[in-house]
Amino acid sequence: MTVEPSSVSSSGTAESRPHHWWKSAVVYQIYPRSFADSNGDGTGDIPGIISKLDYLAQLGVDVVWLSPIYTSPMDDNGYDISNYQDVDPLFGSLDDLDELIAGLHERGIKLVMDLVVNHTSDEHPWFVESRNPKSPKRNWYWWRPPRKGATPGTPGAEPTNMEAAFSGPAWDYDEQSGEYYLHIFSRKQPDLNWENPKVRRAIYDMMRWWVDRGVDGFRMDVINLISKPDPLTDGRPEPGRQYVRAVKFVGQGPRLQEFLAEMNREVGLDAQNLLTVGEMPGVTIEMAREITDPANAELNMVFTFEHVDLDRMPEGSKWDLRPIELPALKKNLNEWQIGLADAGWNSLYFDNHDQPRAVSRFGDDGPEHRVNSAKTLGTVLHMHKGTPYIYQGEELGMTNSYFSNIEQYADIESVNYHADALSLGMEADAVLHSLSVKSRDNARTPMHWDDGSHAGFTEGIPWLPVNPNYVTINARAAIADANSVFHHFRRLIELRHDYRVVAEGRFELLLAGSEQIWAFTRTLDNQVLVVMANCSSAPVDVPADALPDLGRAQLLLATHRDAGSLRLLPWESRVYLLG
Ligand code: TEU
Repeated sequence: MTVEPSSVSSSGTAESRPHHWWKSAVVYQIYPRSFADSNGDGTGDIPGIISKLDYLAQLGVDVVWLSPIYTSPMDDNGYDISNYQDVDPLFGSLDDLDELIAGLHERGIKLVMDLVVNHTSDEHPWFVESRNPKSPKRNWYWWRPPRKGATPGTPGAEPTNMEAAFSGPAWDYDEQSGEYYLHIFSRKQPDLNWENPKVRRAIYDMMRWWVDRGVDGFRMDVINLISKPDPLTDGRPEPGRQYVRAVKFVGQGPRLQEFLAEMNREVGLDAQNLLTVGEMPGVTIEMAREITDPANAELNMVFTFEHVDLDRMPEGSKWDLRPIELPALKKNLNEWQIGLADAGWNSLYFDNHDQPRAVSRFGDDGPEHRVNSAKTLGTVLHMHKGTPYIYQGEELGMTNSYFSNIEQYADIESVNYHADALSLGMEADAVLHSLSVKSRDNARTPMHWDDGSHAGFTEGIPWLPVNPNYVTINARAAIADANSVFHHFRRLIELRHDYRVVAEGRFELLLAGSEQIWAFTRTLDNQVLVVMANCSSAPVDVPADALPDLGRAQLLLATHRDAGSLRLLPWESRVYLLG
């Protein structure tokens, strides 16, 4: 049943979204399960978010990206949707969502919804019907017969040797219909068949329904997987492995850009200046240039994974760890800056609900340097050219939780990896170590609002343990402290709003080889922004000849008081303006 909205406030309309407004915007991502719980059931919800709108307005963000709140059996925390046009009771109701949209718009903040249309839940009516081979919905998903000569339902009988992202084969056998269905993620997330125009039409109808309800854009989940190579064939497994990671060879299919352009046209994405960002594991700079080139009317921006995969061994899984070298990280972001300098547009992120906390991964989350490294990582990221994304808690410098036993984990990817790795004979401590560093649950522990019980997140029992360091790391303490990470992020957002050079200036990396210094300039007309940062826990001298003359420069933002010399203390950063 779909409920027509009683009233949509003036914003949330095309008029309220000027052309390319998102180029000077900052987005704040909310993971509803972990943001704020209003009814004491231990899980965050929409009324909880509504109770924190003034906090978001004080931070100064322009957009909220809301991870899924739709009806879902929650096999993957909502990224498995059984009804796209309703809110799961765990999170509230459609009325609550309308109130959230109105509350955001009243504060000049826009709302971007999470669009999860590469797959649905296996409890979505479309898939339930599709299980019947005679159903007109059969071809809404990828059904295939067992491998010739193999016993259906046994390992190796799958139509192809593809491995799911959450471990195990990417095909599941449906006894009743005698065929397998494809699921690149969990078996409760069957992939939709975008080759079928009826599927695409149903999705565009749903998107228009949300636009009419006042939303301002879409973050599109694994959208580069919607066009799959047909026929689906076997891949070459690594030695000793039976299956091949599906994400590796189903991305960037032959009709991807055709589908994105059709979606843009049919839903009026550009016509209504809606913000669109596509999550694209495996996307290249060349692909991103084309897809985000406004002339192609596909998407505004994409999420690349290249920089967040730098701590995985080449050809290894995300759990095969290697240290991150600063020159490599700088080099990657520089390549994307140059690659999309004259066509397309970058998204900028270090944190989200799938990645470990940035200050723990790229910074130094020890008591001595946590605050300055969180600030300096923010400075470096937000002063690049593109649209920055802040993940809830990043503005407080929240850290990884480093769980010590498997019982503490809830994330399907982590729990499945643990079981799979142990079944392959891997050492339990090594597996737990990889999880403590890379698990998605590090990002999903409840938000820290104050130093009260359960960090002020809930009056019940939190669905995931609260990080014990909430006593010192929390919003109330941060707001009260003018030198906090919170107020540093607030100033970064102000700089983007006040200085066009921050949004539009040409990027140029300096000192590319330095293992400690991340320095670059942004130039627009006669203005030059000079950013210098020490991304190490030891002091370093910046060679003056590597920089423009700062004699007449204005210091816009700094982590440390005394900026007299070019010696940068551990995790010190500065932003200067010339002209
Ligand atoms: O993530 C896609 C994706 O690539 C990640 O799952 C990635 O494989 C992994 O987490 C990195 O460690 C999107 C959503 O962001 C994620 O939360 C969902 O689980 C997934 O799609 C399926 O919808």
